[in-house]
Amino acid sequence: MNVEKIMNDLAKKNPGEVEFLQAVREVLESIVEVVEANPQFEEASIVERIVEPDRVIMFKVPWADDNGKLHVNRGFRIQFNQAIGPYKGGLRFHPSVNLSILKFLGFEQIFKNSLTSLPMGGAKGGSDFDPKGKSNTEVMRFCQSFMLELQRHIGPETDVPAGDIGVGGREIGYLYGMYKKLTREHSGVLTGKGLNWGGSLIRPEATGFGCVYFAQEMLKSKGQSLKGKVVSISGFGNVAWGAALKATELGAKVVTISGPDGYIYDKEGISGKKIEYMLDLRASNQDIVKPYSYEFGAEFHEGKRPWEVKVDVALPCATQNELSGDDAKKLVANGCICIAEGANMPSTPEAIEVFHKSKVMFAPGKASNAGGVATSGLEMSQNSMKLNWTSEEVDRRLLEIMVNIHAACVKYGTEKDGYVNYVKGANIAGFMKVANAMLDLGYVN
Ligand code: NDP
Ligand code: 2IT
Repeated sequence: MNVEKIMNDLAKKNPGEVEFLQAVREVLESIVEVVEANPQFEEASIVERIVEPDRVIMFKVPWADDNGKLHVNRGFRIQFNQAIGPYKGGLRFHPSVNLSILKFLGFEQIFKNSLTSLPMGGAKGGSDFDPKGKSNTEVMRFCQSFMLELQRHIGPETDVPAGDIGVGGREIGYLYGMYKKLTREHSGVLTGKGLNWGGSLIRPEATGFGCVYFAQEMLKSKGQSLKGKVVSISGFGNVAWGAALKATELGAKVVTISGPDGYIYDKEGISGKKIEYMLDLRASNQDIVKPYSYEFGAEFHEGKRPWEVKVDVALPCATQNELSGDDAKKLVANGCICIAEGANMPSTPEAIEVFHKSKVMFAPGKASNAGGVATSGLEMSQNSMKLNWTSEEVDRRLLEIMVNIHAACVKYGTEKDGYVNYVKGANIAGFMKVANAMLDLGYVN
């Protein structure tokens, strides 16, 4: 398998799609040996087929603000691969959203969803709509207009969207309300729903909880635990909140959170009502963490990222490419032994290289943040059965799924010297299932 040739062809076909090409390269470099050991994959051009989305849907989203002024945003849904189940993946509302970012996220989702062991294909969508500073009614009108078009392309057995950056419980409510109005159906077409209208317990916490469960498994493999460990977290959104909650519950001390304005260093630990305060910060739609320093008297480091703080464990939970090679060097120099990604692709390729060379434990998002989509899968199961599991039941299944993903990474990623390359392990384990399904199903996509 000639990775450079495939990457050159892809770069020509998708000019300027930097994030998408970054995500594809990482996967291809990991799977070379299994593709070469399985000539049937090359004969069926599985790799060339898996890097091409089944379908890219791009549409106009017109909406009126509270003053009656009309705005036009761009909406997307990338239906990447449905070999193992209906398309599944979140919706992101953020001004930085473009085709490259959603294609990278949709591509990652194929392998992540495969790792969960649940029947879900890969997809992603969203809009360049900026929720910052928008009123509730503006967000509602935008969501309704977005769904007016999206509803043609989704369905409980076709494509099941969920939340991501800028899309939480409120937005899922407005989207689902419009879907129901248009289709006259109460189906599980979205996940992350509210508890009163088909949602699952633990889904809001699931990505952060899953990430901490994964970190716990990594530490356990070295005879250690989270108890007494100092942890840095980036972001202050849904994933960061869940991760802070679970890490604290398991006896760790979380000392940082961050926003686009800088990071908070709270040496006393971010616990109890301070974690709940993160929800107020997000709900304010202001997108800054600085107010935490007034509220609780902690240090605020303007314009900086939290990776300069001395910690044992780091959980990047904000966004892509937020941890550079230099940041990785600082973490390693300060004695950090375990990095588990809560966000999607937060570490740059240079950072990953530093982690691997230093032989510290590093888990890529597609493995360590899979708890969110896995619990979405559990929400779909409950919707199909028309019953609700208890939070203990959902949490137990989530933990089991994360333990199994960790085991799959160890199985496929252990190198000769015993070091576990979780990137390689996750990519191979995720790829094998999808590739074999594509072989079984014929050359349909
Ligand atoms: P939220 O919207 O709740 O929070 C996102 C956080 O990242 C905010 O702090 C946000 O601040 C910050 N952020 C977003 N974009 C940028 C940017 N371009 N530069 C700097 N900071 C940024 O989203 P989530 O917590 O849901 O998502 C966080 C990460 O986790 C994302 O990578 C997402 O893809 C991933 N993820 C989410 C899952 C879920 O279930 N929600 C599941 C698996 C992964 P601001 O908005 O001000 O920029
Ligand atoms: O990146 C992700 O896995 C998510 N945003 C969650 C997707 C989902 O369908 O729950």
